[in-house]
Amino acid sequence: MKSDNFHLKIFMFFLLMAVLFSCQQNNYSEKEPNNTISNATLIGLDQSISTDLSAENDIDYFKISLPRQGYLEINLQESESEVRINYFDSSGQIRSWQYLPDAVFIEKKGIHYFTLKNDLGNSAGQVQFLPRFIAEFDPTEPNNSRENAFEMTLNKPIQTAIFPRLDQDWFSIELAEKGYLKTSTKKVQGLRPEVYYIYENEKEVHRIRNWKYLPDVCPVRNPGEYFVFLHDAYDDEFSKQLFELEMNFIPEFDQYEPNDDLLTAKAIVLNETIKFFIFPRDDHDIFRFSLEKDADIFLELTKSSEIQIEFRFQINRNISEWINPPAEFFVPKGEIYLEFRGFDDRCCSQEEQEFIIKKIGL
Ligand SMILES: [Ca+2]
Ligand SMILES: [Ca+2]
Ligand SMILES: [Ca+2]
Ligand SMILES: [Ca+2]
Repeated sequence: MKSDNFHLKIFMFFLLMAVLFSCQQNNYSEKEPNNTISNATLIGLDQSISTDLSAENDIDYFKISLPRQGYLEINLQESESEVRINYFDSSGQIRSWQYLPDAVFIEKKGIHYFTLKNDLGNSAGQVQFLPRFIAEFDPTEPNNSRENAFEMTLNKPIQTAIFPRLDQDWFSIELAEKGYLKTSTKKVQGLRPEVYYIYENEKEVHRIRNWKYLPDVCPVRNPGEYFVFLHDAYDDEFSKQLFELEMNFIPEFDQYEPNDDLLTAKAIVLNETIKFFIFPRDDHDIFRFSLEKDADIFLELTKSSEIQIEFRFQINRNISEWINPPAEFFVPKGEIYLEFRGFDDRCCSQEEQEFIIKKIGL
């Protein structure tokens, strides 16, 4: 009798140990209530966690200790409906709701928080997920803001990545003279990186070119520090695959630049061949001349070109349609502005263009 009891106790002891052991290994579970950050459930890496998201609008808070810079990745193992995740750090929310699986950049060691909820308040039922830590592999991180932009050197390609989803990458480059900054990538897979630029000197900071796919060339009208912001075009693609990013400088070759607006339009005279370059894409070249009497004017390109050039003219704030040269048009006396561009801003060339304007009948 005593012996049976003893064996039962031994059996119960091992059963209890087995249950405890399995809990520690892979059967972590949320501890309700965990609907606020202060009662978040503490979880560990590489352990499958189950949580109940049956109640409508249920939100579960979790906290996890992470060792260093890298990425926290949460994979969904079992769920019948979609689950969304939001991350917090000591400064509060760092990310808007994203669908699982998802990963987030971790800048440094410490306790990190996240919450899970049902998509659109629907019940997700019992959900099982796995938190993993991915060590940093992008040599340019952290560069999520202009303040910690990665410093580039001309003609020296670097390796970078757009990871995780919504990653933002800032790069900086010091340019000493006027010309053009070319930004290009190689070995990009499954992403569509696009950029814009910010120019900064002691007096001003401003955005100088809107979103462009790569390769792209940005005019450098003033020497100074340039910042290049790069991300995936729709912020929906991301990859752990590193790709190459390079910046090159092309010295100015268009003697009339800058001439992109009426204030910087360059004065020309009739019957003189004017040499210009429509480069880079979106370049507009504006010239001005004046007439003492009304006249009919003829404008032609005097050199064949690999790109289609069009122009328009402006008199007393009236702007014509875009016109394909050669063309004849009437001009009243006064000041006239001529504006050239590549067809529909869709083309550019480093090849020299030429035009001439003449009065008709003289
Ligand atoms: Ca990156
Ligand atoms: Ca980044
Ligand atoms: Ca030009
Ligand atoms: Ca120009």
